[in-house]
Amino acid sequence: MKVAVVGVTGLVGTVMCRVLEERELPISEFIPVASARSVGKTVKFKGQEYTIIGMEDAIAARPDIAIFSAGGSTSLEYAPQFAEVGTTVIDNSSAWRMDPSKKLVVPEINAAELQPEDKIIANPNCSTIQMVMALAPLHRAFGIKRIVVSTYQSFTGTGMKAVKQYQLEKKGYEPKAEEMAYHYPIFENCLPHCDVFLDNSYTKEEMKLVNETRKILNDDSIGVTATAVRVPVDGGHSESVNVEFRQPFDIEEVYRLLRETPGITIQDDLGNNHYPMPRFAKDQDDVFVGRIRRDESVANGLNLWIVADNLRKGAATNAVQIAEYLYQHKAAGA
Ligand code: A2P
Ligand code: 11C
Repeated sequence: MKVAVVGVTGLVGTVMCRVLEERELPISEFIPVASARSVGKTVKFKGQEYTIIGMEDAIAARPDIAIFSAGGSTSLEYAPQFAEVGTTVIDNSSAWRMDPSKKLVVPEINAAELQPEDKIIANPNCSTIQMVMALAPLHRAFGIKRIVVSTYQSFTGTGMKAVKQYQLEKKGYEPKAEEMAYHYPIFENCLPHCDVFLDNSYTKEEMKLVNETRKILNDDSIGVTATAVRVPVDGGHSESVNVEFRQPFDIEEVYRLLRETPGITIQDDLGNNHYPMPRFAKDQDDVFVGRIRRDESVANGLNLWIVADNLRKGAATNAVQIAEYLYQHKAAGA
């Protein structure tokens, strides 16, 4: 397969390359793509140096698959141009996720919806992916009525500029206005502000958790309310998730369902202080679930603590798994 990584110099793009190196997708040609600023520079892939090219040259190369992580406006402008020449685009931005004509895919949950004619496929938001990974099997078994989620999101979710802001602040420097990814310091701080504010007083990130969850679980009746918080943490996003089910459940059945779900690791041994933490989720592909307990304040309520590396399963790994599914099902490049 000819595989292009668009946004190859970015935080997610860099992890995309590592994940592609680790996994089994047969790559006959690797095409690194970034903005005009980076054209001519080199990146290493599987021990070889590759020269970064720009968008027009990448379209002319007609890759089988282009995995995009270069921002929403780049995706809106260029994904259709790649699709036009026959490339299947797997897009990590929010640009196409809620477009009714585009599939929003977490392979463990809904890859079977994919057809060869899907030329632009949306990769969900990181905080949504890790939540639905744990909730999908429980929804199938007990029917989710309502979700209340609070997130604790790593600054790596904002990209390279945020990482640099954090590093400068940690060293004791005060970043210049143009070096700030956030309105406030992120070091030793928490910002109840991920992505932009919308007219309904929620942030765009919070509404992604509402709308993308319903689309992936294919159930618009699920109530979701979210508060998304940026924290000075590297390694992953954490989520406190409170769920109300339509049907009664047995807590042992919850453990069994999660244990049997590919991509989920349960870390829940209170006697040994064993629970998920972002520090230990870093560089892992799985979603970690712990603090599993009944919500005793409501009928059929459950609390979960869900942690995953937002750059891995939350972005790069999920996108590469979609590419693998397309390859295995001869839906692209085979
Ligand atoms: P570049 O490094 O050349 O600016 P991050 O979110 O970590 O900041 O990364 C964003 C990624 O998207 C980078 O690889 C960046 O490339 C790339 N990018 C931004 N704008 C464009 C564009 N118009 N065309 C192609 N790549 C782009
Ligand atoms: C964050 N979820 O951590 C974001 C990063 O819609 O793809 C990815 C933004 C998106 O802030």
